[in-house]
Amino acid sequence: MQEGDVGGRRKVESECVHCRSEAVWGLEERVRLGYPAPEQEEEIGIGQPCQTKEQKEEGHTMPEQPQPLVGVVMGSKSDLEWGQQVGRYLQELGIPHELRILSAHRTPVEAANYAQSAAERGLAVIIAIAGLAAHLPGVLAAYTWLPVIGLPLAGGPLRGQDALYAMVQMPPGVPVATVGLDNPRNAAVLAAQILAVRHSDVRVRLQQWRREQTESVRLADRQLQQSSATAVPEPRP
Ligand code: RP5
Repeated sequence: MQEGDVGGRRKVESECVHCRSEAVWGLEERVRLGYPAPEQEEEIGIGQPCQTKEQKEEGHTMPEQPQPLVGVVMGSKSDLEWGQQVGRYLQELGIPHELRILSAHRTPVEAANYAQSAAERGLAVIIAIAGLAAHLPGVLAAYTWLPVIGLPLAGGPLRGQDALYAMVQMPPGVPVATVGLDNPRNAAVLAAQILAVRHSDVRVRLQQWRREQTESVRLADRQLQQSSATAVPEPRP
């Protein structure tokens, strides 16, 4: 990330969390960096292009947005942090995605429309995140033939058991591929594995990511062996 002064204005160059393009003037990014959020800037909506009014006036053209392959859907704004975590893992794997808030209970028509149009819009996988009586992934799965991955959240008085069972106990014929409670990484990796069957670029990145994961465990073990070889044993109580 770089910061500089452009035409008397502060410019923040970074990578867009949505499209991974450079030179983003994003509200989220500015707020994160502690800058005031000027009113004339258009707020970056979830899943919206990151280009701002300022950039448009300067004739700044953003690279074409890659077609999202994964739809990350949250049941509530209160799930946003989890959706963003899934997004970060997908980004690590170079998978274009979009984030949406659609509720199976509060906006059922929008949720159904989203699932019904997902395949024709080019999505290949849907990740649905919800807590409590988490019907969202099941409802989306009912309206699409695309694979739906359910990410149950461990909130509420039942600590997520309700969400887990709601997702994993789907009736025969309409499965939801349910990952562990509060496990955004597995949701993203599973989506990558599904995509890797047909998308060789995703396959290459996934395999590289797996090699790195393996290496990090080997490294941790080597470090443990080295430290225990030099460690002075604690006296027994
Ligand atoms: C679910 O209920 C959502 O997915 C969320 O995890 C939970 C609580 O929602 P809010 O009351 O915070 O909107 O539908």
